[in-house]
Amino acid sequence: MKCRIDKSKCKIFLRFGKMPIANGFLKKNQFKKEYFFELNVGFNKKLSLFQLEKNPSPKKMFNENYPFYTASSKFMVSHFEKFSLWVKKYFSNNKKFKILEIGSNDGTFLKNFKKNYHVGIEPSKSVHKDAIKNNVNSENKFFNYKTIKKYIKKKIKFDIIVGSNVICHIPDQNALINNILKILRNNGLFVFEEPYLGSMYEKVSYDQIYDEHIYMFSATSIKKIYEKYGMKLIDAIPQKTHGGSMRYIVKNNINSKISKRLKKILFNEKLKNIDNFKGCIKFKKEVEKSKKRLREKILSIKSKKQKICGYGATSKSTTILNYCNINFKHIDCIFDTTPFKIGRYSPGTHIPILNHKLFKKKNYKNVFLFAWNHKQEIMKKEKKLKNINWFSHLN
Ligand code: DWN
Repeated sequence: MKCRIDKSKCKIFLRFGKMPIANGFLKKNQFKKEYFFELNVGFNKKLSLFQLEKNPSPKKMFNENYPFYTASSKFMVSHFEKFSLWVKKYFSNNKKFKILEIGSNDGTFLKNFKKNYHVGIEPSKSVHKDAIKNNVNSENKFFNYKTIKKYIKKKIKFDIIVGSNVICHIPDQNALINNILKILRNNGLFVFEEPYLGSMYEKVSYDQIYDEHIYMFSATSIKKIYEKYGMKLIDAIPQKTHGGSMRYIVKNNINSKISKRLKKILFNEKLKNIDNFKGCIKFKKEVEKSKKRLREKILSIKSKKQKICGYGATSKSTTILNYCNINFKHIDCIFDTTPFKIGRYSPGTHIPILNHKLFKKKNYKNVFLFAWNHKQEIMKKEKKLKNINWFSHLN
């Protein structure tokens, strides 16, 4: 297998088997035609890059049926408001800065920049429609050369380009960076937040690996990739979102200074083998142990003739359920707040998705918390319910 970025060798070390589209929640009459692909993970030593071998075509994943809305979590809405303040502080000497967001979803982040020249590029029509309702200048397109041509023609350069939980979704990173360089001013910033490889290793949260997450970045990999393009990773700021993410700050000037915090993070990645193949092998072993533990837990509950439901029909749950062979025979239903998912079935494992409003009434005593990354928010919501065995693959 080849590295997706520089075509050097990339070694497969983890195979999850056949996987459906992680966000492909389906109706009963779609079961027979369900699409599957082999989910294999590899590592490239040269760029310290953690990547999928193959991915379904982006159009199969990001379209009018894409069901993930950033605003489905209050915590995330507040996170993006704070992130917007961080950007405004950085540009306090240039209040008229121009901002573009790649994968702007329902406009949760960009709606904080209505006074600025702002552009959101969002390929999924479902969420783009909500961005328009939010009065955000959203274009329903993929971020590619065709889309940015009009900005190049008008000689518009952005002061900052942002992406949250989207850069790792883009298969061709070389094309992405080349396009960014065409519309980012010199000394401008490319800032993006993604689930962090180090956090995934620490928690063994292997459910972060699915079709949309083609890469799992670390500071070391980002540093190496962007230096090839004359850009400099100047800072990295750990985030609590999505179970542990990293905000990368890349400056369009190779001679920029790097922060003390970044130096520490890079050192830590060496120390913990996040930058090399040893880390991959350790992770693989932990993943296999986790699968065994989870199956034992589920089968033990079922052997007592008890019922189990799920909470939060996340994309992540698709990896856990399919990899661990857990399906509608083990889990009766998954409760969720997303209108599109309700009434449909989980990808590959065909567990019914029910309206979260029914959760209290149904009185389940064993609840698999698939949305473990929103634990605090969910526990606050459900605090009145007592004697529930909340569990996940992480504990
Ligand atoms: O990068 C990505 C991130 C940002 O979001 C995408 N690749 C897809 C998606 O991943 P996910 O589906 O794993 O994200 P979440 O945020 O963990 O999904 C939460 C799910 O749980 C949603 O379906 C909404 C639901 N939910 C709920 O039912 N009750 C969420 C909360 C907070 C709740 O209280």
